[in-house]
Amino acid sequence: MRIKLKLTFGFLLAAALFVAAPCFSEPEWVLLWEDQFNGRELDEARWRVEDAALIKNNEQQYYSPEEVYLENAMLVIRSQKIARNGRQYTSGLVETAGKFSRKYGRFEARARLPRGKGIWPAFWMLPESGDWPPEIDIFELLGHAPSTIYMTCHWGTWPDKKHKGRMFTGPDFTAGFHDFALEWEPHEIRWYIDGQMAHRVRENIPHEPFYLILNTAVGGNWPGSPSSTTVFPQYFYIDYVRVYAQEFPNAWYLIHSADNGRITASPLLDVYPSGMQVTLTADPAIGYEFVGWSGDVGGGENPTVVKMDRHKKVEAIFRGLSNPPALISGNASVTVSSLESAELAGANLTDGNLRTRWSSRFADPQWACIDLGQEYLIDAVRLEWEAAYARNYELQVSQDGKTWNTVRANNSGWGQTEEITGLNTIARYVQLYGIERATEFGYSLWEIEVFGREPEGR
Ligand SMILES: [Ca+2]
Repeated sequence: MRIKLKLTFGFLLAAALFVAAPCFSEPEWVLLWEDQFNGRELDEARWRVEDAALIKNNEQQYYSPEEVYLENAMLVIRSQKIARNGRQYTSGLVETAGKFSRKYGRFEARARLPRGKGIWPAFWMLPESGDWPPEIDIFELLGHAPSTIYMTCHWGTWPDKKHKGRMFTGPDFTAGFHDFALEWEPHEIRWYIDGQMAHRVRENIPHEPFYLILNTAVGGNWPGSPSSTTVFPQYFYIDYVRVYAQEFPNAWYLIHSADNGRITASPLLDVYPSGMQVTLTADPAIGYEFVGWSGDVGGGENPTVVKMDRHKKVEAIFRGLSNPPALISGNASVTVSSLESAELAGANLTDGNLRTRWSSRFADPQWACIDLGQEYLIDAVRLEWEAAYARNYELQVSQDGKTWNTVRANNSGWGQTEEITGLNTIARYVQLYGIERATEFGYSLWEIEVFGREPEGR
Protein backbone atom coordinates (compact mmCIF):
# COMPACT_ATOMS: atom_id res chain seq x y z
CA MET A 1 0.00 0.00 0.00
CA ARG A 2 2.74 2.36 0.97
CA ILE A 3 4.68 1.59 -2.22
CA LYS A 4 1.63 2.03 -4.35
CA LEU A 5 0.96 5.43 -2.83
CA LYS A 6 4.52 6.49 -3.47
CA LEU A 7 4.36 5.38 -7.05
CA THR A 8 1.06 7.11 -7.55
CA PHE A 9 2.36 10.34 -6.05
CA GLY A 10 5.49 10.16 -8.18
CA PHE A 11 3.43 9.54 -11.26
CA LEU A 12 1.07 12.44 -10.45
CA LEU A 13 4.00 14.75 -9.82
CA ALA A 14 5.57 13.83 -13.14
CA ALA A 15 2.24 14.21 -14.90
CA ALA A 16 1.67 17.59 -13.23
CA LEU A 17 5.09 18.84 -14.27
CA PHE A 18 4.56 17.57 -17.77
CA VAL A 19 1.23 19.34 -18.02
CA ALA A 20 2.29 22.49 -16.17
CA ALA A 21 5.51 23.19 -18.03
CA PRO A 22 4.05 24.34 -21.36
CA CYS A 23 1.59 26.58 -19.52
CA PHE A 24 4.31 29.14 -18.78
CA SER A 25 4.81 29.94 -22.44
CA GLU A 26 1.24 29.45 -23.64
CA PRO A 27 -1.27 30.06 -20.86
CA GLU A 28 -4.83 28.86 -21.21
CA TRP A 29 -7.12 31.86 -20.91
CA VAL A 30 -10.59 31.73 -19.36
CA LEU A 31 -13.04 34.50 -20.29
CA LEU A 32 -13.72 36.37 -17.06
CA TRP A 33 -15.41 39.66 -17.95
CA GLU A 34 -16.84 41.06 -21.14
CA ASP A 35 -19.09 43.70 -22.57
CA GLN A 36 -20.49 43.23 -26.05
CA PHE A 37 -22.47 46.47 -25.73
CA ASN A 38 -25.73 44.75 -26.67
CA GLY A 39 -27.89 46.61 -24.15
CA ARG A 40 -29.99 49.70 -24.66
CA GLU A 41 -27.69 51.82 -22.52
CA LEU A 42 -24.09 51.51 -21.35
CA ASP A 43 -24.02 49.19 -18.33
CA GLU A 44 -23.29 51.28 -15.24
CA ALA A 45 -22.43 48.13 -13.31
CA ARG A 46 -19.41 47.75 -15.59
CA TRP A 47 -18.47 51.31 -16.58
CA ARG A 48 -18.09 54.77 -15.11
CA VAL A 49 -18.58 57.62 -17.61
CA GLU A 50 -16.43 60.74 -17.22
CA ASP A 51 -18.07 64.17 -16.96
CA ALA A 52 -15.18 66.58 -16.48
CA ALA A 53 -12.60 68.90 -18.03
CA LEU A 54 -9.60 66.78 -16.99
CA ILE A 55 -6.40 68.78 -16.63
CA LYS A 56 -3.90 66.56 -18.44
CA ASN A 57 -1.40 67.07 -21.26
CA ASN A 58 -3.07 70.40 -22.20
CA GLU A 59 -5.90 68.40 -23.80
CA GLN A 60 -8.74 70.50 -25.23
CA GLN A 61 -11.78 68.25 -24.78
CA TYR A 62 -14.55 68.25 -22.24
CA TYR A 63 -15.48 64.64 -21.43
CA SER A 64 -19.26 64.63 -21.64
CA PRO A 65 -21.58 61.64 -20.95
CA GLU A 66 -23.58 62.65 -24.06
CA GLU A 67 -20.62 61.65 -26.23
CA VAL A 68 -20.76 58.03 -25.01
CA TYR A 69 -23.60 55.80 -26.22
CA LEU A 70 -24.50 52.38 -27.60
CA GLU A 71 -25.49 51.90 -31.24
CA ASN A 72 -25.69 48.75 -33.40
CA ALA A 73 -24.37 46.66 -30.48
CA MET A 74 -21.27 48.85 -30.26
CA LEU A 75 -19.93 51.41 -27.82
CA VAL A 76 -19.50 54.75 -29.60
CA ILE A 77 -17.25 57.55 -28.32
CA ARG A 78 -18.00 60.69 -30.34
CA SER A 79 -15.78 63.78 -30.55
CA GLN A 80 -17.30 67.08 -31.68
CA LYS A 81 -16.27 70.70 -32.13
CA ILE A 82 -18.62 72.04 -29.47
CA ALA A 83 -17.48 74.51 -26.81
CA ARG A 84 -18.33 73.38 -23.29
CA ASN A 85 -17.16 74.39 -19.82
CA GLY A 86 -14.17 76.33 -21.10
CA ARG A 87 -13.07 73.68 -23.61
CA GLN A 88 -13.38 73.88 -27.40
CA TYR A 89 -14.35 70.25 -28.02
CA THR A 90 -16.53 67.54 -26.48
CA SER A 91 -15.49 63.89 -26.37
CA GLY A 92 -15.96 60.75 -24.26
CA LEU A 93 -14.16 58.63 -21.68
CA VAL A 94 -15.34 55.43 -20.01
CA GLU A 95 -13.50 53.40 -17.41
CA THR A 96 -14.04 50.45 -15.07
CA ALA A 97 -12.52 52.22 -12.03
CA GLY A 98 -14.23 51.08 -8.85
CA LYS A 99 -16.21 48.45 -10.80
CA PHE A 100 -13.70 46.03 -12.27
CA SER A 101 -9.95 45.70 -11.97
CA ARG A 102 -7.54 42.89 -12.46
CA LYS A 103 -3.93 41.95 -11.85
CA TYR A 104 -2.55 39.95 -14.82
CA GLY A 105 -4.69 38.53 -17.62
CA ARG A 106 -5.55 39.01 -21.26
CA PHE A 107 -7.29 42.28 -22.14
CA GLU A 108 -8.75 42.71 -25.60
CA ALA A 109 -10.96 44.98 -27.66
CA ARG A 110 -12.15 45.04 -31.25
CA ALA A 111 -12.36 48.60 -32.46
CA ARG A 112 -12.38 51.06 -35.31
CA LEU A 113 -10.47 54.21 -34.43
CA PRO A 114 -11.25 57.88 -35.17
CA ARG A 115 -8.89 59.94 -37.33
CA GLY A 116 -7.63 63.45 -38.11
CA LYS A 117 -5.06 65.87 -36.75
CA GLY A 118 -5.42 66.35 -32.99
CA ILE A 119 -7.53 63.20 -32.46
CA TRP A 120 -6.05 60.79 -29.88
CA PRO A 121 -7.97 57.55 -29.18
CA ALA A 122 -6.65 55.11 -26.57
CA PHE A 123 -7.34 51.83 -24.77
CA TRP A 124 -5.27 51.80 -21.60
CA MET A 125 -5.06 50.81 -17.92
CA LEU A 126 -4.28 52.48 -14.60
CA PRO A 127 -3.85 51.04 -11.08
CA GLU A 128 -6.97 50.76 -8.92
CA SER A 129 -4.81 52.16 -6.07
CA GLY A 130 -4.84 55.60 -7.74
CA ASP A 131 -1.04 55.64 -8.05
CA TRP A 132 0.65 57.02 -11.18
CA PRO A 133 2.82 55.70 -12.62
CA PRO A 134 2.49 52.79 -13.46
CA GLU A 135 0.34 52.81 -16.59
CA ILE A 136 -0.14 50.29 -19.42
CA ASP A 137 -1.23 51.55 -22.84
CA ILE A 138 -2.74 48.73 -24.90
CA PHE A 139 -3.01 51.04 -27.87
CA GLU A 140 -2.87 54.72 -28.68
CA LEU A 141 -3.11 56.36 -32.09
CA LEU A 142 -2.57 59.91 -33.32
CA GLY A 143 -5.25 60.68 -35.87
CA HIS A 144 -2.91 62.29 -38.42
CA ALA A 145 -1.03 58.95 -38.72
CA PRO A 146 -3.89 56.42 -38.86
CA SER A 147 -1.64 53.41 -39.59
CA THR A 148 0.59 53.71 -36.51
CA ILE A 149 -0.21 52.17 -33.14
CA TYR A 150 1.71 53.03 -29.97
CA MET A 151 2.11 50.44 -27.18
CA THR A 152 3.68 51.71 -23.96
CA CYS A 153 4.48 50.85 -20.32
CA HIS A 154 5.04 53.59 -17.75
CA TRP A 155 6.76 52.86 -14.44
CA GLY A 156 8.78 54.47 -11.67
CA THR A 157 7.71 56.62 -8.73
CA TRP A 158 6.44 60.14 -9.26
CA PRO A 159 8.20 62.43 -10.14
CA ASP A 160 10.86 59.94 -11.28
CA LYS A 161 8.67 58.45 -14.00
CA LYS A 162 9.89 56.42 -16.95
CA HIS A 163 8.26 54.91 -19.99
CA LYS A 164 9.18 52.69 -22.86
CA GLY A 165 7.12 51.61 -25.82
CA ARG A 166 7.03 50.59 -29.41
CA MET A 167 5.39 51.83 -32.59
CA PHE A 168 3.74 49.42 -34.99
CA THR A 169 2.85 50.48 -38.51
CA GLY A 170 0.20 48.41 -40.26
CA PRO A 171 -3.08 49.01 -42.10
CA ASP A 172 -5.23 52.12 -41.67
CA PHE A 173 -6.74 51.46 -38.22
CA THR A 174 -9.42 54.11 -38.82
CA ALA A 175 -10.76 52.42 -41.99
CA GLY A 176 -12.02 49.17 -40.44
CA PHE A 177 -12.21 47.06 -37.30
CA HIS A 178 -9.08 45.55 -35.77
CA ASP A 179 -8.31 43.29 -32.81
CA PHE A 180 -6.09 44.63 -30.05
CA ALA A 181 -4.94 42.46 -27.13
CA LEU A 182 -2.53 42.61 -24.24
CA GLU A 183 -1.35 39.57 -22.31
CA TRP A 184 0.03 40.49 -18.91
CA GLU A 185 1.78 37.82 -16.87
CA PRO A 186 3.99 38.24 -13.78
CA HIS A 187 7.16 37.94 -15.87
CA GLU A 188 6.11 39.46 -19.20
CA ILE A 189 3.66 41.68 -21.08
CA ARG A 190 2.84 41.01 -24.73
CA TRP A 191 0.85 43.18 -27.17
CA TYR A 192 -1.06 41.69 -30.11
CA ILE A 193 -2.55 43.43 -33.14
CA ASP A 194 -4.90 41.33 -35.27
CA GLY A 195 -3.49 38.20 -33.63
CA GLN A 196 0.18 38.97 -34.30
CA MET A 197 2.53 39.77 -31.45
CA ALA A 198 3.64 43.37 -31.94
CA HIS A 199 5.54 44.15 -28.74
CA ARG A 200 6.89 42.41 -25.65
CA VAL A 201 8.49 43.63 -22.41
CA ARG A 202 10.06 41.65 -19.56
CA GLU A 203 11.13 44.50 -17.29
CA ASN A 204 9.27 46.85 -14.97
CA ILE A 205 6.17 44.66 -14.95
CA PRO A 206 3.50 46.03 -12.56
CA HIS A 207 2.04 43.71 -9.90
CA GLU A 208 -1.20 45.31 -8.76
CA PRO A 209 -4.83 45.44 -10.06
CA PHE A 210 -5.48 47.78 -12.98
CA TYR A 211 -8.77 49.07 -14.40
CA LEU A 212 -9.60 49.71 -18.08
CA ILE A 213 -10.07 53.04 -19.86
CA LEU A 214 -11.33 53.86 -23.37
CA ASN A 215 -11.33 57.46 -24.56
CA THR A 216 -10.62 59.92 -27.34
CA ALA A 217 -8.62 62.96 -26.30
CA VAL A 218 -8.71 66.02 -28.56
CA GLY A 219 -5.61 68.18 -28.85
CA GLY A 220 -2.90 68.31 -26.22
CA ASN A 221 0.87 68.26 -26.14
CA TRP A 222 1.37 64.99 -27.99
CA PRO A 223 -1.05 65.11 -30.98
CA GLY A 224 -1.17 68.92 -31.21
CA SER A 225 -4.38 70.83 -31.87
CA PRO A 226 -6.94 69.84 -34.53
CA SER A 227 -6.45 71.69 -37.81
CA SER A 228 -8.73 72.82 -40.62
CA THR A 229 -8.30 69.32 -42.11
CA THR A 230 -9.78 67.61 -39.04
CA VAL A 231 -13.31 66.42 -39.76
CA PHE A 232 -15.89 66.53 -36.91
CA PRO A 233 -17.64 64.62 -35.51
CA GLN A 234 -15.22 61.73 -35.15
CA TYR A 235 -16.35 58.28 -33.94
CA PHE A 236 -14.41 55.67 -31.95
CA TYR A 237 -16.35 52.38 -32.34
CA ILE A 238 -15.75 49.54 -29.87
CA ASP A 239 -17.38 46.23 -30.77
CA TYR A 240 -16.46 44.46 -27.51
CA VAL A 241 -14.08 44.44 -24.57
CA ARG A 242 -13.03 41.14 -23.00
CA VAL A 243 -10.83 40.18 -20.09
CA TYR A 244 -9.44 36.69 -19.60
CA ALA A 245 -7.69 35.15 -16.61
CA GLN A 246 -5.12 32.43 -16.60
CA GLU A 247 -6.21 28.88 -15.83
CA PHE A 248 -5.05 27.23 -12.58
CA PRO A 249 -5.75 23.67 -11.37
CA ASN A 250 -8.83 23.28 -9.13
CA ALA A 251 -9.52 26.99 -9.12
CA TRP A 252 -12.72 28.05 -10.80
CA TYR A 253 -13.87 31.34 -12.23
CA LEU A 254 -17.43 32.56 -12.02
CA ILE A 255 -18.16 34.57 -15.15
CA HIS A 256 -21.42 36.45 -15.07
CA SER A 257 -22.99 39.03 -17.31
CA ALA A 258 -26.28 40.82 -17.68
CA ASP A 259 -27.62 43.52 -19.94
CA ASN A 260 -30.21 45.89 -18.43
CA GLY A 261 -29.59 44.76 -14.88
CA ARG A 262 -26.93 43.38 -12.57
CA ILE A 263 -25.88 40.19 -10.82
CA THR A 264 -24.47 40.15 -7.28
CA ALA A 265 -22.40 37.11 -6.23
CA SER A 266 -21.92 36.16 -2.59
CA PRO A 267 -19.24 35.39 -1.60
CA LEU A 268 -17.44 37.49 -4.19
CA LEU A 269 -14.00 36.02 -4.90
CA ASP A 270 -11.52 36.32 -7.78
CA VAL A 271 -11.35 32.56 -7.99
CA TYR A 272 -13.35 29.84 -6.17
CA PRO A 273 -12.21 26.59 -4.57
CA SER A 274 -13.92 23.38 -5.71
CA GLY A 275 -17.30 22.74 -4.15
CA MET A 276 -18.00 26.25 -2.90
CA GLN A 277 -21.64 27.35 -3.07
CA VAL A 278 -22.19 30.86 -4.41
CA THR A 279 -25.47 32.75 -4.14
CA LEU A 280 -26.41 34.83 -7.18
CA THR A 281 -28.95 37.65 -7.02
CA ALA A 282 -30.33 39.30 -10.16
CA ASP A 283 -31.49 42.93 -9.94
CA PRO A 284 -33.16 44.47 -12.99
CA ALA A 285 -32.55 48.05 -14.09
CA ILE A 286 -35.52 50.39 -13.70
CA GLY A 287 -38.10 49.54 -16.39
CA TYR A 288 -36.99 45.90 -16.66
CA GLU A 289 -37.95 42.61 -15.03
CA PHE A 290 -35.99 39.44 -14.33
CA VAL A 291 -37.01 36.55 -16.60
CA GLY A 292 -34.53 33.80 -15.73
CA TRP A 293 -31.00 32.48 -15.85
CA SER A 294 -29.09 31.03 -18.74
CA GLY A 295 -25.69 29.41 -19.13
CA ASP A 296 -24.60 27.08 -16.32
CA VAL A 297 -27.63 27.93 -14.16
CA GLY A 298 -31.19 27.44 -15.33
CA GLY A 299 -34.62 28.30 -14.08
CA GLY A 300 -36.09 31.48 -12.72
CA GLU A 301 -35.30 31.24 -9.02
CA ASN A 302 -33.92 34.49 -7.66
CA PRO A 303 -31.64 34.38 -5.72
CA THR A 304 -30.18 31.09 -6.91
CA VAL A 305 -27.19 28.99 -5.89
CA VAL A 306 -24.37 27.75 -8.11
CA LYS A 307 -21.87 25.09 -7.02
CA MET A 308 -18.32 25.74 -8.19
CA ASP A 309 -16.99 22.44 -9.49
CA ARG A 310 -15.68 23.92 -12.77
CA HIS A 311 -15.65 27.33 -14.45
CA LYS A 312 -19.23 28.58 -14.48
CA LYS A 313 -20.69 31.09 -16.88
CA VAL A 314 -24.03 32.59 -15.92
CA GLU A 315 -26.19 35.17 -17.61
CA ALA A 316 -29.26 36.89 -16.18
CA ILE A 317 -32.00 37.63 -18.68
CA PHE A 318 -34.01 40.81 -18.17
CA ARG A 319 -36.86 42.03 -20.34
CA GLY A 320 -38.28 45.52 -20.73
CA LEU A 321 -41.62 46.06 -18.99
CA SER A 322 -44.51 46.71 -21.39
CA ASN A 323 -45.69 49.43 -19.03
CA PRO A 324 -42.51 50.80 -17.44
CA PRO A 325 -42.83 53.06 -14.39
CA ALA A 326 -42.58 56.80 -15.03
CA LEU A 327 -40.48 59.39 -13.25
CA ILE A 328 -42.84 60.80 -10.59
CA SER A 329 -40.44 62.98 -8.60
CA GLY A 330 -39.84 65.65 -11.28
CA ASN A 331 -41.87 68.30 -9.44
CA ALA A 332 -41.49 66.93 -5.94
CA SER A 333 -40.59 69.17 -3.02
CA VAL A 334 -37.68 68.16 -0.82
CA THR A 335 -36.88 68.67 2.84
CA VAL A 336 -33.50 67.69 4.27
CA SER A 337 -31.95 67.25 7.72
CA SER A 338 -29.10 69.75 7.14
CA LEU A 339 -26.95 71.50 4.54
CA GLU A 340 -23.19 71.61 4.08
CA SER A 341 -23.69 75.09 2.59
CA ALA A 342 -26.63 77.15 1.32
CA GLU A 343 -26.08 76.43 -2.39
CA LEU A 344 -26.03 72.65 -1.83
CA ALA A 345 -29.78 72.68 -1.23
CA GLY A 346 -32.28 69.82 -1.03
CA ALA A 347 -34.14 71.17 -4.08
CA ASN A 348 -31.10 70.16 -6.17
CA LEU A 349 -32.10 66.52 -5.65
CA THR A 350 -35.14 66.70 -7.94
CA ASP A 351 -34.17 69.39 -10.47
CA GLY A 352 -33.22 66.86 -13.16
CA ASN A 353 -29.71 68.31 -13.32
CA LEU A 354 -26.80 65.95 -12.72
CA ARG A 355 -24.48 68.89 -11.97
CA THR A 356 -26.40 70.25 -8.99
CA ARG A 357 -26.35 68.42 -5.67
CA TRP A 358 -27.43 68.29 -2.08
CA SER A 359 -24.78 67.80 0.58
CA SER A 360 -25.44 67.40 4.29
CA ARG A 361 -23.40 68.34 7.33
CA PHE A 362 -20.50 65.99 8.07
CA ALA A 363 -22.32 63.91 10.69
CA ASP A 364 -24.60 60.88 11.08
CA PRO A 365 -27.50 60.39 10.72
CA GLN A 366 -28.89 62.60 7.92
CA TRP A 367 -32.00 62.39 5.75
CA ALA A 368 -33.63 63.75 2.61
CA CYS A 369 -37.40 63.50 2.23
CA ILE A 370 -39.15 63.68 -1.14
CA ASP A 371 -42.82 64.74 -1.11
CA LEU A 372 -44.48 63.48 -4.30
CA GLY A 373 -47.58 65.62 -3.62
CA GLN A 374 -49.97 62.65 -3.70
CA GLU A 375 -49.94 58.89 -3.21
CA TYR A 376 -48.33 56.80 -5.94
CA LEU A 377 -47.62 53.13 -6.46
CA ILE A 378 -43.83 53.37 -6.11
CA ASP A 379 -41.81 50.89 -8.13
CA ALA A 380 -38.18 52.05 -7.95
CA VAL A 381 -35.76 54.70 -6.70
CA ARG A 382 -32.51 55.74 -8.36
CA LEU A 383 -29.80 57.35 -6.23
CA GLU A 384 -27.12 59.33 -8.08
CA TRP A 385 -24.34 59.69 -5.52
CA GLU A 386 -21.55 62.20 -5.63
CA ALA A 387 -18.18 60.99 -4.25
CA ALA A 388 -19.44 61.29 -0.64
CA TYR A 389 -21.86 58.34 -0.51
CA ALA A 390 -23.46 56.27 2.22
CA ARG A 391 -22.13 52.94 3.38
CA ASN A 392 -25.28 52.21 5.37
CA TYR A 393 -28.70 53.68 4.64
CA GLU A 394 -32.40 52.89 4.60
CA LEU A 395 -35.05 53.79 2.10
CA GLN A 396 -38.25 54.65 3.93
CA VAL A 397 -41.78 55.51 2.77
CA SER A 398 -44.71 57.19 4.44
CA GLN A 399 -48.35 58.06 3.68
CA ASP A 400 -48.46 61.04 6.05
CA GLY A 401 -44.82 62.15 6.43
CA LYS A 402 -44.86 61.08 10.09
CA THR A 403 -45.02 57.29 10.26
CA TRP A 404 -42.17 55.69 8.33
CA ASN A 405 -41.87 52.21 6.94
CA THR A 406 -38.44 50.90 5.87
CA VAL A 407 -38.77 49.29 2.44
CA ARG A 408 -35.08 48.62 1.78
CA ALA A 409 -31.92 48.61 3.89
CA ASN A 410 -28.44 48.62 2.40
CA ASN A 411 -25.35 48.31 4.61
CA SER A 412 -22.93 47.78 1.72
CA GLY A 413 -23.57 50.87 -0.39
CA TRP A 414 -20.98 51.41 -3.11
CA GLY A 415 -21.95 54.86 -4.36
CA GLN A 416 -22.27 56.13 -7.93
CA THR A 417 -25.64 55.05 -9.39
CA GLU A 418 -27.73 52.74 -7.21
CA GLU A 419 -31.10 51.52 -8.46
CA ILE A 420 -33.50 50.06 -5.92
CA THR A 421 -36.23 48.21 -7.80
CA GLY A 422 -39.26 46.05 -7.05
CA LEU A 423 -40.53 48.27 -4.20
CA ASN A 424 -44.24 47.92 -5.10
CA THR A 425 -45.46 50.11 -2.27
CA ILE A 426 -48.07 52.89 -2.07
CA ALA A 427 -46.87 56.12 -0.47
CA ARG A 428 -46.67 59.89 -0.87
CA TYR A 429 -43.29 60.43 0.84
CA VAL A 430 -39.94 58.74 0.10
CA GLN A 431 -37.04 59.26 2.47
CA LEU A 432 -33.38 58.44 2.14
CA TYR A 433 -32.19 57.88 5.70
CA GLY A 434 -28.40 57.84 5.99
CA ILE A 435 -27.09 55.86 8.95
CA GLU A 436 -23.34 55.70 8.24
CA ARG A 437 -21.27 57.73 5.82
CA ALA A 438 -18.61 56.07 3.66
CA THR A 439 -16.34 59.13 3.75
CA GLU A 440 -15.42 61.86 6.23
CA PHE A 441 -17.73 64.21 4.31
CA GLY A 442 -21.52 64.47 4.46
CA TYR A 443 -24.15 62.68 2.35
CA SER A 444 -23.99 64.06 -1.15
CA LEU A 445 -26.22 63.21 -4.12
CA TRP A 446 -26.73 64.76 -7.53
CA GLU A 447 -30.27 63.45 -7.81
CA ILE A 448 -32.89 61.20 -6.23
CA GLU A 449 -35.39 59.88 -8.78
CA VAL A 450 -38.58 58.07 -7.84
CA PHE A 451 -40.35 55.89 -10.44
CA GLY A 452 -43.91 54.63 -10.24
CA ARG A 453 -47.49 55.13 -11.39
CA GLU A 454 -50.93 56.22 -10.21
CA PRO A 455 -52.41 53.62 -7.88
CA GLU A 456 -55.14 51.46 -9.51
CA GLY A 457 -58.68 52.59 -9.00
CA ARG A 458 -57.95 56.30 -8.88
CA1 LIG B 1 -29.50 67.77 -9.28
